[in-house]
Order: sequence, then C-alpha cells, then structure tokens
Amino acid sequence: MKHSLLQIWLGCVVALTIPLLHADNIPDLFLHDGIALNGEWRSIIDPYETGFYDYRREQRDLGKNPSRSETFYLDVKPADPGERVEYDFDTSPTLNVPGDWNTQRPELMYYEGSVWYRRTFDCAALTAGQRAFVRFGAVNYRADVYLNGLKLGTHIGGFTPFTFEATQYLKPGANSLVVKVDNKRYKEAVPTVNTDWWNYGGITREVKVVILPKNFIADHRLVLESETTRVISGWVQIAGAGAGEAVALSIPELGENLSAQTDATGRAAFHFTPAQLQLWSPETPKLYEVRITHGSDAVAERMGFRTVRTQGKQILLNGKPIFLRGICIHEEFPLNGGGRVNTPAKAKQLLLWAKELNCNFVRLAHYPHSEAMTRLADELGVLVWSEVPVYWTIDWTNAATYENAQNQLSDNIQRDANRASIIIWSLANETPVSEARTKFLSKLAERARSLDQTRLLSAAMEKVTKPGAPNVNVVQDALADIVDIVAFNQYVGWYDGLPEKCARVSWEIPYNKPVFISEFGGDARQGLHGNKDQRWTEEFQEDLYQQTLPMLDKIDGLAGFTPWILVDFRSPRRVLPGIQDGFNRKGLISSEGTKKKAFSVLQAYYRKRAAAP
Ligand code: GCB
Repeated sequence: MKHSLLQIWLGCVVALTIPLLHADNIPDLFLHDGIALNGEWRSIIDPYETGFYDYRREQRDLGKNPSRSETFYLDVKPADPGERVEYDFDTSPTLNVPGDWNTQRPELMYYEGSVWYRRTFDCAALTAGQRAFVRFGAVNYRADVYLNGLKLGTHIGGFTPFTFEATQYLKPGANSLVVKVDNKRYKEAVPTVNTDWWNYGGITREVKVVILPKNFIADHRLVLESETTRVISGWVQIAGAGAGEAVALSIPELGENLSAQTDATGRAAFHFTPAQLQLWSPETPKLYEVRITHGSDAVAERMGFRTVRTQGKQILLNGKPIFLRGICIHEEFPLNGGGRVNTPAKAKQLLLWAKELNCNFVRLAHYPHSEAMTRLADELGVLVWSEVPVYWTIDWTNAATYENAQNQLSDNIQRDANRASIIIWSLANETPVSEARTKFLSKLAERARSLDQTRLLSAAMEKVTKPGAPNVNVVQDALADIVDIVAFNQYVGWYDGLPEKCARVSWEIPYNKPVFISEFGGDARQGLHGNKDQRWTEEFQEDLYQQTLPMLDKIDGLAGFTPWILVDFRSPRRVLPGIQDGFNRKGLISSEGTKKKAFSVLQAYYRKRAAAP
C-alpha cells in the first residue's frame, strides 16, 4: 500500500504518541523460498530505549550523526581498545525466533518495552537486476528494522506480515540484521491498552531474506465464481512489470495449463472451467496444487475452491445450508511452557482438539493467527472466522488509529485471500456502541468489501436486555445493518445471572440475517470439583454448557456458535489466587492440556448436530 500525503502528515503529527503506520508497499512473499533467519538471535533488553534515543530524547535514526557508543543498530565493536562502546550483541544472551520473549526468560515474563534482536547471516552478491527483501511473519508490536546499520523501515501491528526491500543495503558476505521490538501498549494503538489477553512481545513468527528477479510474482487470487457453473477466475500480479509479460498457471491434477499476458499494471487475468472440480468442504477438504511461473520466478501452493454466501437467515457453503459447529481459539499453547504458538505442530494440535470436539469451524480470536494456522485449516477441513484486534475501547475518532486498523485488516485479507477455510472476516470484538465507533467500523467494512467480495463480514457484537423485560435479550446495533452475519457474545449464566437463568431467557433479533453466537462460557479450574452451584468448579462449567445449549437452540435463525474458549489462556486481568493465577479459565482444556468436563458436553452436542445438521 502506498501512503498518501495525508497519511504521511498524520504520521508526523502523531509520531510522538503513536508510532505510525507500516512503511511497506511490498507484497507478501510467503511462498518464495529464502534464507531462513529462524533460530537464535542475540538480544539486548533496553527499557529506557538507550539504543534508540539519545540523552536529549532525540531519535538516533533521525539524527545527523548517531554516536557509535550507544546506537545499538550500528552493531559495532570498539575500533581500538580506547573506544567507548556501551553494548555488545556478540556477548549478549539469545532469544529464539520465532517466539515470544515472555516465556523464554523469567525476567521477561511481565516485560513491556523494548528488546533489540540481532542476527548475522551470509549472502552471496546480488546479480544484475536482482532484488532483495526481508520478510517478517509478525512482530509484536512495533518493529524498527536495520540492515548493516541502515534503516529499512518501521512496522506497526503485532499479527500481520511485512516485508522491506533491502536491495541497496545487502552486502556480499556477512550481514547484520537488527530489529528493535517494542510491545508497550498505547491508548491509540490497535489493540488499545486494555485487553483480556497477554501482551506477548517479540519476533513471534518466521523471518527470511528473499532474493528475487527484477520483476517477480507478487500476488495472485483465484476464486470459484459459482458452485453450479464451476468457473474459476482470478489474476496474477507481477511486481515491476508492464504490459505483455507471459505468466503461466497450471493445476496439474485438473489438467489445466494456462498462460496469459500481463496488462499495463502488470496483472495477468485467468478464467477457466475445469472439467472435474471437486469442491472444498469440511467433509472433503480437497486441495489442488496451483503452480505459477513468470520467467525464472515460480511459486506453488495448495488451494481449495468453494463458495459461501447467505440467503435470509442461512449460511450457504457450496450452495447448501451449513450450521457452524465452532470454538474460539487464542494463539497460545498450553504445554511446554506455554506462550504464543510458534510452530505448525502446536497450531495443528489446537485444530485437532477442535476436530475432536466435532467442530467444523473455529473463531481465531482476537487477531490474525499465523499463516501456518490458516493453511492447516485448509488441509484439515476447518472453516475459519478471521479477526483483527479492534477490541473493546479503540480510539474511534483518531485518524491514525483508523489507518492502523485498516492496514491490519488489509494485510490480513491480502495474506489469506486464497484460503478456502476462511469464510468470515471479522471487523471487531465487543466494541461499545456509539456513532463514532459505527462510522469507524463501517469504513473498515467498506475497505474489506473493496478487497474481497467473496467472503462474509461480521463482528462480535453485544446483546442488551429489553427495557422493562429483564429476561428478553435483544440485539440493537447499527453495525448489524452493515455486516452479513449478526454475531454477538453473550454470557447468561456467568456475567449475567446463574446458569439456571438460561431457561427463562428469550431472544429478539430483528434482522433477516444469520444469527451467530460468537462467545459464551464460564471459568473452571481443571481438577476443582464440587456441586454445580459452586463457581470455578468443573461441574459449574459443565452445567453452564448444559443449560446454555438448549437456550441457544431456541434462537430463530441460529447459524452456529463458537463458545469461549478451547484452552485456558494467560490474562493479566485474572488474578484470583489458586483459581485463575493469571489465566482466563474459560477453556474446555486446561493450561496443562487436560480436558475439563464441559468438553464432553459440547462434543456430544456437536456430534448430534453433525448427524442431523
Ligand atoms: C469477552 C471477550 C473475551 C474475554 C471473555 C471473558 O467477551 O471477547 O476476549 O476473554 O469475554 O472471558 O470475559
């Protein structure tokens, strides 16, 4: 994305409070092989940001002559025994990448601030016309990136990929890549200061250096237009190209071998109708290898083809009504010390637990999960709700906050637009209704629709009690007019009365759209037993599920739900000793990986639903 003058101006205005906007207008290079920079990086904890600001609080990388003594990204050694250099990456401890820093070192468990990472790597000289890029899967929250002492750029936002061009900065032989990572929370940020999850810092996803020809495959999109005509259409974008460059696209299993020429914008269009296409669905998650070639550049990936739309109160997958048997998931793993999911194996385990529950759907809360997760969902046949961290009380009237949210949404859509598993883009979670908030979210919705017309839009809203009728719940939110699915979180039996209340409650949801319950649940400490009236016991949570499920069944137009949540997760808000100990305990699986009693209640309910949808 290119930035407008307005954006640049806004960037200058708010730079002191909220470091602005990501600086890349370079496509995601996930599919290209590169020099993997995973593994051990040297690290310096820098709570006062000494390596970044001088003693007058001037940003060193904006200064005319950054001093060698304290400017960490220069990564120098004393030139002679007398030189004062007050840092040394070579003798500093290491952190693993990808990985959060919190679970790697006890002193970083609660740390919110800056950590410098340094990785050296060797590289051959670029040949004429070649271009070099550095790609990060995700860094939470702000990354300032330097190669061989020079700045590549700044990225804001903790859960989406970014790529900087490094052609002018890469050296033949040894290179030093330095990243200042800062996970401090800001009121103006997305998410804002207040969340019910742990603010894991670090380079949490993979890093690689990619060397490409001058013009290269930047992006592609293939969409099944209709389940009846079976027409697939789409495009391949060649970066740097003008008109008349040849692009080949093949799907060997379908016998498709196509070629097309780029137009003046470097885009080649494709349109074809395979003879024997098997549609992707949770029951038959059929994927085809799609290969794209342009000159010496080639990428390949496995893709599925399906349609999704709504009709009145129904969600139709491949033209047939589907009930979404779901569960919410945070990107956090219970075993092996916990922390952010940082391997495909951990992501897979989360999806396998969801499948064991008889789910056909997951809500990936409350931010984009890794590429590995959504690709595994394609492979395993699990439908996905994908979300951006527009959570609770965002700074709705701040233009820079909006740009930030829009960038995160756009980057998430661009990254995952070819995933058959993703059927819903979610704009927000539990945001307080106001004119400013609805304006902000309407703009986000417009943006999402401009980037992708093939999926459904939603947001986790809230229900309210009907005035004068304490047992009647209603959804009254202008956002419901904008989204395709009316989704809301509800906690009858936990934050709202006791589980027995479920039997008395009725629902008024006055929209001719599918209704979806994006959260319900209650906490239980695994292993704590008692009777069902005793809060925090497994029996209380089990009873809450037993009471909630029949209550939800009565909702007109119910198209599915995602209880909160698959696994207990860390939350600094949850302080009750002996029960919470820093964890939200609404998981059906404990922070040690053990299933609680309510797991079987939901599993049995979904088994029945699957048999008679
Ligand atoms: C919610 C939030 C979720 C919380 C959950 C809870 O409504 O969307 O992020 O963790 O409630 O446990 O209170």
